[in-house]
Amino acid sequence: MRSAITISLVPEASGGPFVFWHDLVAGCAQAAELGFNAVEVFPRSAAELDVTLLRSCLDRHGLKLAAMGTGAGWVVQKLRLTDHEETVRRRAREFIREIIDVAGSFGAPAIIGSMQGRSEGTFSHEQHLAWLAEALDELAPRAAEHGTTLLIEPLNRYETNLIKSVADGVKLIGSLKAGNVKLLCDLFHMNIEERDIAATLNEAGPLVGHVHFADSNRRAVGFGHTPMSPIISALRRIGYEGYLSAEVLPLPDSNEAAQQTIASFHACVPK
Ligand code: LER
Ligand code: MN
Repeated sequence: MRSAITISLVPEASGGPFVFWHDLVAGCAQAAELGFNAVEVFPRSAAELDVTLLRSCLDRHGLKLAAMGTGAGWVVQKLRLTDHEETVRRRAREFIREIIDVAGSFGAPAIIGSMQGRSEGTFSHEQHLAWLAEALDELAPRAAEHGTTLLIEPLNRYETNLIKSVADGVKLIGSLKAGNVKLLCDLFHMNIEERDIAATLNEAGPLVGHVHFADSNRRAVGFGHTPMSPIISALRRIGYEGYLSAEVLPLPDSNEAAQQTIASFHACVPK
């Protein structure tokens, strides 16, 4: 398992669970200095991301891109894959497709979290799930062209009523034609929704494609009360070799959250 840390480039997401903010150059430099293997970037859109700068930052520091978030499509533009308007659903898919292409050029997956939207209004829950499945089946082949996966992230009940649990995610993935959609297991969301985080990871097995490494209160691991050792044992048991990526609140500040994360990572995954 490898370590990663988040960098948000979305001013409108201020207050959100990202460690470094607004500055790719400084975020990558600090990540490298602390010994992280990778960064996870949350761009405002594919078009607004300075890809040349990202490549030069990664190359200079020997960092990898772990994944790229698409949530700004919702936060900034109010796009959702399950919006009732066909034109909004199409623009949501385009927004994600562009991020798949940018992330894919670094060999990294795109994340679908809040862009899944929520089931509401006159259309049935099943219709919302069908829109979501249709979007994943359309987008996943694009990720496959880059040799990457597409990540679907179960979110807790306060953020969605569609894919809330790992079981919801496993069921959705089982209904798809695409074979390269995997789960992003965010330990913060799982702490709210799952009965037993370790047992759930064990059941998801090879479908676990990425992990958001967060404590019970969405602070850096060690600043909350989630017992991490059964979780790490479960990830080892299923042969997970991906990232433990810190998507956590920058508390008490970015630097301390980053330092605490890398210390916890080394305690969990000894060299
Ligand atoms: C995104 O990875 C996530 O976990 C959501 O809660 C959006 O903040
Ligand atoms: Mn997350």
